[in-house]
Amino acid sequence: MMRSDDTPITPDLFADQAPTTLGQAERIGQQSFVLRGFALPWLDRLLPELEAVLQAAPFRQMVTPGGFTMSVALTSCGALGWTTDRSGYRYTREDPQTGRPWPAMPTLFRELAQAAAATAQFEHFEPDACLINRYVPGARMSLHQDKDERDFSAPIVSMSLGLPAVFQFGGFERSDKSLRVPLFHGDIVVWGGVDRLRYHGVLPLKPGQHPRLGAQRINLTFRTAG
Ligand code: MD3
Ligand code: FE
Repeated sequence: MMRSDDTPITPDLFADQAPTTLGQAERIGQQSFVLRGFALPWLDRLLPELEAVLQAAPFRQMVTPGGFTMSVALTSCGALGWTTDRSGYRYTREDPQTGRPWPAMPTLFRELAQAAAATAQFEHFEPDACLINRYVPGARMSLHQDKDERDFSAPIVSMSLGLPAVFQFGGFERSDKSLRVPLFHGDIVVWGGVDRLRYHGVLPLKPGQHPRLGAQRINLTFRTAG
């Protein structure tokens, strides 16, 4: 929703927040921002690095502690990578599929994540984990909180690639009303501070073909996990 002067209208859910933009950033919560197209100028250099990471640690569908296979396929790079299986959710130094350390986080990934964090006023972001999610049509992520990281004072930076998706940005209880935010190829979302433990999710991916990525959406999330 926009006013005629192009100022985004703050939904009631976030009625207590102050300005709705910060430079180029759209504010979706007190300390959460969408940076439209922020990654686009980096992608020619970034996509080959992503290919190499995926060669070393291919996507796999993991099982939740409750015994459900996730529709989203996952992998990681960086010192720590995230895993779920019947015994729980955790960060590990090794890829459980190979027993080898996760592939290193490419310097360019780290630099992009830091540039995005700084744009959203989170200085000195030092990510040690990059989770990589792949959505094919129909894949979704139900409402959850990201709370497996040791220290919630660091923000999380997320980058969307390929097909568009609708992101759900909720409150602090699963039943709270959530805001729907469309995310497109090259968009970055940064959230932290008071918004760090908000519930969030992704609606089922609609079928389509992206000129660069094909019939999928890839999301990278940069975190300080350890
Ligand atoms: C959380 N990924 O990997 S990231 C996840 O698009 C995950 O693949 C989703 O949730 C994905 O854990 C969403 C983007 C995001 C954006 C804003 C948030 C997550 C957020 C605000 C508050 C909490
Ligand atoms: Fe999450």
